[in-house]
Amino acid sequence: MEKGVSLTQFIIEEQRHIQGATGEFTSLLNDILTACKKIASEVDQGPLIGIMGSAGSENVQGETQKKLDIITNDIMVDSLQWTGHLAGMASEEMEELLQIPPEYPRGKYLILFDPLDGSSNIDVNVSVGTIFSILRAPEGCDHPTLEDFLQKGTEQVCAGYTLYGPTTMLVLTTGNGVNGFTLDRRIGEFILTNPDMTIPEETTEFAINMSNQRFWEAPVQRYIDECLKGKEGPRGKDFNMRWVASMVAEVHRILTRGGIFMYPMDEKMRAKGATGKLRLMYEANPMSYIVEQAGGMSCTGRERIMDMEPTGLHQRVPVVLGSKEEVQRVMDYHNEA
Ligand code: AHM
Ligand code: MG
Repeated sequence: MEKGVSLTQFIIEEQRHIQGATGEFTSLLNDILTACKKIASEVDQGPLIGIMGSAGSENVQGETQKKLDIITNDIMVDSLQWTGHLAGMASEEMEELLQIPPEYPRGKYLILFDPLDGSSNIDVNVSVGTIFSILRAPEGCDHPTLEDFLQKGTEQVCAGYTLYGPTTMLVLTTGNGVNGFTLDRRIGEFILTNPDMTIPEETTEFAINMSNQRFWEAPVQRYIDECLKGKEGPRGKDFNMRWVASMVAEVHRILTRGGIFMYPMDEKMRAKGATGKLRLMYEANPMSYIVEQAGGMSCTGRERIMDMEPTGLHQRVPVVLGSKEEVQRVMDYHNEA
């Protein structure tokens, strides 16, 4: 579709190409847009309305919650639970899955979200984002169970994120490529500005938290070591490094100019009994869907993320995603080891 159309028009036109579409999914996406616009406005006001800093509580993962983690989670829940398009919700910030209150009608979709990813950065005014993943609920399902939510990434109907940066952008896939929209605050609409986003297969830019280097496994050590050796090393070219510590910003950069992002398994996590840093259902699966749809690749180092059989709502996994050639190389190093 041409640049300049609104996201509302874009999804209505997309729906017209789907036989038997009832418009329920289109309506759900519109509800999500509204929620993201509300979040954009809160994040934008920040210290002006006293919503920065810690809330003094911990989430299910034992992480300190920011005030904005709670505010943005409430915005998602309040904007989506009454609309009749969802059968249930799950959030990184809520221990249990959320049933739709009995007074509201049920829809045929499930949503999983991280309302404000990268929120540990919020006080320093670095880009943060909302990540969401939409699944189908089993037919006629009024009270979805945990099992209903634990679907593989390949089952996603839609995945997207909203990036609250210098501009607010929404990036979306419904399995037909990836498109990026920018919020035009003058008219309150997301406008198609980045149609058909694709990740270059090759890159010379990597993103990893280098402070964890001494804990990494051998294949990751080898990969980064070769990058750092640059022109004189086995790769024969110089690499650049970026680490925003905000996955949405990181994935957005990769969609824009290529690159590889890694939050690999390491010894420190293993010692604590952790299985990774990032959450499969709220972060890894939706981002993998977007990255694959943009021609990139996403894996744990050992297997494709979207093929993983989920075992828990808050399950954590290692993540390696981005430009195909580099991600494949990291996967090969793991297999060789
Ligand atoms: P969050 O969901 O609590 O914000 O944590 C996820 C974030 C990612 O956005 C980012 O890639 C990573 O954690 C940063 O980790 P680190 O603090 O080790 O740099
Ligand atoms: Mg997160």
